[in-house]
Amino acid sequence: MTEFLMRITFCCTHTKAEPWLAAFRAALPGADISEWAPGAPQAEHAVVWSPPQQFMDEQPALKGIFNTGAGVDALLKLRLPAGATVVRLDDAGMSVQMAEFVCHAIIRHFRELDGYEADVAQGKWSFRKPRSRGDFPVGIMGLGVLGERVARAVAQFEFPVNGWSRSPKAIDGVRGFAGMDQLNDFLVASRFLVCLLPLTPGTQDILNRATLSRLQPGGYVINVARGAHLVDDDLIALLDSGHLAGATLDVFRTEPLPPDHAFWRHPKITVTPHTSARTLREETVAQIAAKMAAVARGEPLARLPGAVDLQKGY
Ligand code: NDP
Ligand code: OXD
Repeated sequence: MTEFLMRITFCCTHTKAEPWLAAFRAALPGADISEWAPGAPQAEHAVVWSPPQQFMDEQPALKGIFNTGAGVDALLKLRLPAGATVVRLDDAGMSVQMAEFVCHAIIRHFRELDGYEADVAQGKWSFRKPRSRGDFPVGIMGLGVLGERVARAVAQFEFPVNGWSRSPKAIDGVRGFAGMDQLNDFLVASRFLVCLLPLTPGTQDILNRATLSRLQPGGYVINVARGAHLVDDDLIALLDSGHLAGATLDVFRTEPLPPDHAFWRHPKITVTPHTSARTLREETVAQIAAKMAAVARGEPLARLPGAVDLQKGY
């Protein structure tokens, strides 16, 4: 068994620390890992989710900051220790969850399953005219770890799939669009729109009246990335005008979604509580521990899969 002489501090809000600490101790015998509290000793690495600014201020010696999620938007709002590398989760069991969630939302709308459910509840044996999947092209915004897996899964159901990313991609069965120059072409070619972008200054509010209006009539929006990608009132206006047929929203500007928010009661909106792809403890600990072990063997932190480019913000 390899012994690692490293000190790790754990600061994940809304998480019971003990099972995580036990899993890390088992994965990295000899490492000194404990839950952070104000005044805790300096550590080399941190395992975090939504830590307070005080945590960063009191840990100036951190080299690696390992996020227990894929999105680092909240973390990058903090002042980080100079020279620390942020490493986000690189799949760790999330992409399959995201693929099943998005496919479910697409199929539920395409096959009119809500309509059947309502009919059945009234004892009605009803049929709807079969729809052609060629009329329901799916646009995926973001073709990273999660977006690519989702795009491939949707293509398996023989929907036409468009993908939009910052840099051009070649993915079998996916028509690629890249950069702001091709955003309009991507949108007009799509009826379903799935957002799997990181939240950065360049992507905030990207789902707005102008962009959503470009979707094909009867468009359907699935936001599984971050609430601040979407301009809430613009979505509601386009649903109410009939241009958009519906939306599945998993993420919100304020979470939990406030009780008086219009999304809860809108008949064309399905709300889920930020649950499309959950952090899985076993996979997450295995991935982070393996990365810490690689660093202990001399691998540069900045070369780890999931190392965040602070300039790009993801
Ligand atoms: P990645 O970093 O692997 O992928 C990001 C993708 O977005 C890349 O294809 C990137 O393009 C593209 N992108 C970034 N900025 C732009 C831009 N300005 N214009 C066009 N494309 C852009 O991230 P993941 O796939 O791992 O995760 C995506 C997001 O999903 C996370 O940031 C998080 O917010 C969200 N998420 C939500 C969860 C939930 O439960 N709801 C769970 C997990 C994640 P390029 O490839 O060219 O760099
Ligand atoms: C994540 C999330 O970014 O769960 O991992 O939203």
